[in-house]
Amino acid sequence: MIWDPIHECMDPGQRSSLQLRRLREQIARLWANVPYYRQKWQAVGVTPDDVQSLDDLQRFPFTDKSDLRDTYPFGMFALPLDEVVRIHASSGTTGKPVVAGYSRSDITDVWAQTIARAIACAGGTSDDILQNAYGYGLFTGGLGLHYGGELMGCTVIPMSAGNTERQLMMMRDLGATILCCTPSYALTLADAAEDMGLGGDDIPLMAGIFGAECWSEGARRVVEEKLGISAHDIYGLTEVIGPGVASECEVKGMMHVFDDHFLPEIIDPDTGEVLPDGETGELVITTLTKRAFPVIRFRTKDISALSHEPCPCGRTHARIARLAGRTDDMLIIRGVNVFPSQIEEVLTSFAEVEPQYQLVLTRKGRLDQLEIQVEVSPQFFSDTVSGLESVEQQIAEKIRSALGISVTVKRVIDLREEE
Ligand code: DLL
Repeated sequence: MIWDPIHECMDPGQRSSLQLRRLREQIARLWANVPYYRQKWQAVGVTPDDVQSLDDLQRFPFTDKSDLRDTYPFGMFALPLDEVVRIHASSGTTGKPVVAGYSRSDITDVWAQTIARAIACAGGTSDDILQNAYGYGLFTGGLGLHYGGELMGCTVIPMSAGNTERQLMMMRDLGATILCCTPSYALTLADAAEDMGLGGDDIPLMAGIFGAECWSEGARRVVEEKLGISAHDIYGLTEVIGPGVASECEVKGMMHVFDDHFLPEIIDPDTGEVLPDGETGELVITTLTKRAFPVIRFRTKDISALSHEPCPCGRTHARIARLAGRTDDMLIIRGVNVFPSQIEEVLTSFAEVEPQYQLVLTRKGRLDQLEIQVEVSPQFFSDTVSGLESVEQQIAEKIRSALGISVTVKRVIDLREEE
């Protein structure tokens, strides 16, 4: 089923006209309502009147995380707070989160709609029982999938992440047919189901909607086999809206970008030059319809490529290639974005350890494991082993409460010898 055939299967020429109209309106709204954008554009001599074609967007400067940091928390909102009905947030580069605001129409007319499209891409209908194991809270995964699932008419089980045995019990007892979670958690659930002796006859799952982190075709094969499902990729980011910017239909390998709402470009990350279809570069997105917190040419730092080739499914949206990584050093650990700078911030609050550190990211079973190797400061060399062990635990605890991930902390004599 295609959720919104009028917009998803639109003639490409008609869609371009719609995009241009929406782009002009968006730029005019931001010019009028967000002084930060207006000043940025005035500085390079562009005004809303300069948008005569979609290509004219290239005359406008990029937006990136540093703009969000400079205007934290609400400086890039285009609506007053009394029209903002929801806030979400994700990690920023400096310890301050990226704060995203949503108007009522952003949630009902844009976000829930694009999520419903994504669920339909994975074969979902109103008959489905959707177990949502993305985290609920400031993270966009939980509530994002939730509202889209309800809009479609699915029976949504708001499980949130974690508690694997209980997830499997609910899945079996309530007969979940669609699972939404990070791909690494899907693999964990698949392994646990195997350990508990639960097979396809016990769990009626048909499809999975997995995203928020990079995953491989190999992971897809394993999870599809073990859970007996069709696994679909879903992409998105807090700055743009959350999940539902793009998603994978039954023709797997690329994701449809819902480009009547989110206009994609691929650029050379070094020069900023816009690249043609098929070339790999950094994905840049402009939100055409979002009202509370729109972004113009936001640099996602995600590496992909664009295609406008027709897709056999009938949708005419542009497609992006499966994400190939990021241009920066952000790590995604079990779906949580972690910048080395955040870890550094915690480490530097402990006098017992040196500010140099090494992050060792591995996979244990299906899950990312992060080990932080630290050197003990010389003045603490003579401390007891148990005293130093408790420092390791305190660091791990502080990282858990600041970043929401569990890590192990290991003391090493000299980091250079560990390489
Ligand atoms: O991860 C939104 C989301 C929730 C997407 C649930 C899909 C499902 P952030 O926490 O802001 O938002 O992280 C955004 O995660 O820039 C990518 O680097 C990465 N990412 C998201 N989806 C995918 C994916 C959510 N399908 C950052 N494949 C993005 C690879 C992904 N990386």
